[in-house]
Amino acid sequence: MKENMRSVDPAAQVLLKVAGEKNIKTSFDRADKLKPCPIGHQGACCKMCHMGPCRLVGKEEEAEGVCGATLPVVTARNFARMVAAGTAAHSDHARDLANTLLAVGRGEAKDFQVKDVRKLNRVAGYLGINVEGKSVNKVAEEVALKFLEQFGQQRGELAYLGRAPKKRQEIWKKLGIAPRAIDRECVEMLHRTTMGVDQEMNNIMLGAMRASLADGWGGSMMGTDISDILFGTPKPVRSNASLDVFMQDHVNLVVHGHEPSFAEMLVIASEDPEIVAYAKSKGAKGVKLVGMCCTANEILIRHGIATAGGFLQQELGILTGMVEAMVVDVQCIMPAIGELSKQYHTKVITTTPKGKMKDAIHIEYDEHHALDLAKKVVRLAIDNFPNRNKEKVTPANVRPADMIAGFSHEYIEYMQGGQFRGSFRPLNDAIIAGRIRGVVGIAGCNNPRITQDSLHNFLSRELIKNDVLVVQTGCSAMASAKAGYMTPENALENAGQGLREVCEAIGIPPILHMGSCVDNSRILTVATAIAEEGGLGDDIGGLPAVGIAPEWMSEKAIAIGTYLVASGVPTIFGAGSPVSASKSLKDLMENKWWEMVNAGFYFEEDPGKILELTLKLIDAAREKLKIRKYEPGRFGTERVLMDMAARRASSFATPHGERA
Ligand code: NFS
Repeated sequence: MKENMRSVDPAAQVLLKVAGEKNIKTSFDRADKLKPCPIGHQGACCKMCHMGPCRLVGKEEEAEGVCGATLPVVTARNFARMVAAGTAAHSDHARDLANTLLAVGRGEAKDFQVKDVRKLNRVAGYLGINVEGKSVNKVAEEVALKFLEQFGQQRGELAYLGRAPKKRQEIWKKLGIAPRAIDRECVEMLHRTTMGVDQEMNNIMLGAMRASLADGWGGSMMGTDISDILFGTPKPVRSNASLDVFMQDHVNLVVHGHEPSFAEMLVIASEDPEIVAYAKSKGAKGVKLVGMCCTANEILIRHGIATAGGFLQQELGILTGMVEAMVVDVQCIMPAIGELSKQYHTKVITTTPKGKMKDAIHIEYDEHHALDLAKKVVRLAIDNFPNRNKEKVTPANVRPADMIAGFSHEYIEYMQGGQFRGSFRPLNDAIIAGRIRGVVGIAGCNNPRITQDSLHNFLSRELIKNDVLVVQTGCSAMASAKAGYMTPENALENAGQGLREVCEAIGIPPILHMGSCVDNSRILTVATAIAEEGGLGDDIGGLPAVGIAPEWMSEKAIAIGTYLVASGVPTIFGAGSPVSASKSLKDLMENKWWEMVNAGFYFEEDPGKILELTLKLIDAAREKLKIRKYEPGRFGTERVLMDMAARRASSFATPHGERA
């Protein structure tokens, strides 16, 4: 397949061409060679026991497995297991962070400290912890213990559910889907979907929603909050994004995966004067730390560290011949990079006992000696610099796009009125007046079965043209970053008039980078704040807001989509449907869920139809809210609290990425 059919990213196209010339196989080639199993692809393969696997083909009314399991049951069980796995992934990430916070609180992890005390106290408040008269570390310890309890508590419900609008909490109670404990919901979902337990599609899917809420309002939200407490709550930073962020005269160290703790230490280690001197002693000018996948997003939004891209860029990064080491932890790490690294000088370093890889060096991360370990890893990369083979160096030579990232909930609130009168009023007013038609969160992965970034970019472009404010996370955010969409100038050039005026008034891009995939929890809290601000109903359900994951591939994306819907945000996934085998399940998710949670879950492959459906859902919500009908260029009145000059004066900080 031609490179431009594989990716719209010009730098990726260059490296894909290099791969082709050298006959090096990438995920794109493997995807061409390996056709998805048509039965498994649509959710109709049951392998819960050893009487099968049973491939349920034929009419929905007739198809059944050896045990008599029907298509709706099999498809729902498969879907629910994906939700449980995605929830487990995000939440296990949060568990590690909670343990780090505990170690910090107890003074056992000397390289870390609480960076955002204000956020720590805010979080303590959500958890019902009194902070009066307690030291920062004491509060951190209590918060960490309370968080750890959330995984295995035997009674009650997750504490963070209380952060949702009251009306939403009532819906969850009424349906019996308020999650009790994170581990419990994952375990119960596995139990219920094992052979011979839950035999009723609707009930299985209620369980799936419950497990997903343990992700969105549990693991993911905790992951976001602990990262903010320990590493700082993001505010806008300048940086850049491309496969061409690697530097020929530097040691290039890629940090790839999802957990931010070790990456934070690598940021410090790579800038340490002793380390820089060591790099110079080996003939390099310094160490260029570069992020990949969601770890990239974590250190991008806090330090402006440049990103080489998302999931589909990991092999291509190695193909530049300039990566001395790639440090990986958990999730979205292709097993293929181990074998590929052998054809280059790149060392792949695994860092967690949960994720080892053939052909990799294992250096186990331990928060008690974090910085020493980080220095060890950076030195290993430096030692590998002289091994770089000049003949294999193939830079993409595509200028990295500039970007601004780091729009946390707290910053979005702040930019609408400053430290003391921050609110969501201006945003709500702009929506009510019709300047902003609605808000869409585009999230999720890349998938080699879809031209890389094509749908992310198409949708973000078209949505801002239609006055829709776009917020992005994960690999989706990287697609926009690489395309140069994440700058305020983009608002001037490409956004509709209403959105453009709002962006100019506040001084923001029309597409906001909100962080990694666990940071989709920020979308939940922002949606809650909008609902509670007034004028747009009193629940997340019913807001003119939609979630989209157009190029998804991961179980984590399915968990995210499900918790968005269970929280009241209608959600559309591209890239094929894992539930298309069952008409009844499709009907449940697209239609009946509206009656239950005031949102539906859609799978739609056609990009034009995704756009059409998104705008239709937004306009329908506007109509129901009885707010001004959206008409391009015609608005009601609203007030704007901060003008452009004031916003510019506050400027964007920490230009790490500009070192490139
Ligand atoms: Ni999200 Fe981040 Fe990317 Fe998909 Fe993987 S990196 S956690 S799962 S592929 S968006």
